[in-house]
Amino acid sequence: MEWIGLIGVSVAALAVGWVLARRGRGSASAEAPVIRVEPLAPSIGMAAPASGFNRPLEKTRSSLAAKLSQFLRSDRQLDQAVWEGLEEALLTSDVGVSTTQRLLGAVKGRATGQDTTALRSLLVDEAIKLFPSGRTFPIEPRPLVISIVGVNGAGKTTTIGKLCARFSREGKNVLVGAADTFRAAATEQLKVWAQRAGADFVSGREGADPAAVAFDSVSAGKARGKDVVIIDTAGRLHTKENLMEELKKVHRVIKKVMPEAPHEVLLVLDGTTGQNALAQARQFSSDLGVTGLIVTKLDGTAKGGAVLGICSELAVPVRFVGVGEKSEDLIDFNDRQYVEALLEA
Ligand SMILES: Nc1nc2c(ncn2[C@@H]2O[C@H](COP(=O)(O)OP(=O)(O)OP(=O)(O)O)[C@@H](O)[C@H]2O)c(=O)[nH]1
Ligand SMILES: [Mg+2]
Repeated sequence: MEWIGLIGVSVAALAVGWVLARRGRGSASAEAPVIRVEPLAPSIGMAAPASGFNRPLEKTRSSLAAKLSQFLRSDRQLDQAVWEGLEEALLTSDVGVSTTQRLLGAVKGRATGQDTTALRSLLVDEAIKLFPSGRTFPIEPRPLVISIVGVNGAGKTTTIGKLCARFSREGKNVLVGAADTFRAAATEQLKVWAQRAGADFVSGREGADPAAVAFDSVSAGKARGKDVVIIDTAGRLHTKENLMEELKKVHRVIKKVMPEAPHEVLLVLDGTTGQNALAQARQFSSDLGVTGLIVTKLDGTAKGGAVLGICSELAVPVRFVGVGEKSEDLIDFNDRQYVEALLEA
């Protein structure tokens, strides 16, 4: 995984360099969102814990907060150096060039006087506005079919295990479909999670057509009166066209059982990959109509700012956040809690 980290660092460094090079030449125009997500049905009731995002964002917070505090102090006058400092701080937390400029542009428009401490609340206020509305998770119909997609090792199977546990705790009947037929070990890994949560499990033999397993899973979910059917898929590079076609086929075949399914296509992104996750999200979104994001491994990264960049650029809501490897390490995303944890001292 080291190369991913290296690429991430390089992307952040390039972003910082790019902005520094542009200084004095005016700001970049904001890019148009790739997709829009319509408001969904009422929340399924998975409240974020009171502790919010302080713990999962600890690494991002400790690096960003130190940088922000250098500039947002009562003895600091608001000048060009402050704006440049804020810009660099946001970029090195992987917020991304375009979102950083959009955010600071909005804050500049509202900043009055010379008080830099007032900028913090403006930053929080404007950052929250960058998140798309209509974030709540659907509870209908029955079964609610969720397709989980993403690149290799992003945390798809682990997240499905966490979701199963979560739904089961709420008294929901869950069925899991192992449409990652690429490796027998993948099916076994999912089976263990499903058993732990008391969920039904549908699988095919190794090398079977993933679409056939998905078809069987949704059919079984319907026949058995399940509340939720979750389909695990094999990890794939977003740049591999044939693999993306395979996922499209999985979704087409699911529609033969339930025409409006999958109701949620959740893209799992490894939070430690920072801005690289944005490129993945763009491709998966345009190919598969992603309805929501799950950002994993936020517990181990200083690049937590990428969530803000991805949401504002794609206008796709984050549904859940993975903050560890255990079944309880999944929390609902809450934009205000996230932004406050990210930007407040
Ligand atoms: N720290 C941490 N580790 C996580 C989190 N989510 C997943 N992992 C770990 O990431 C690794 C990969 O997780 P998987 O769930 O197997 O990933 P996947 O996307 O299903 O991988 P493929 O099926 O190979 O594409 C495992 O070691 C997980 O324990 C998280 O939120 N935090
Ligand atoms: Mg997997």
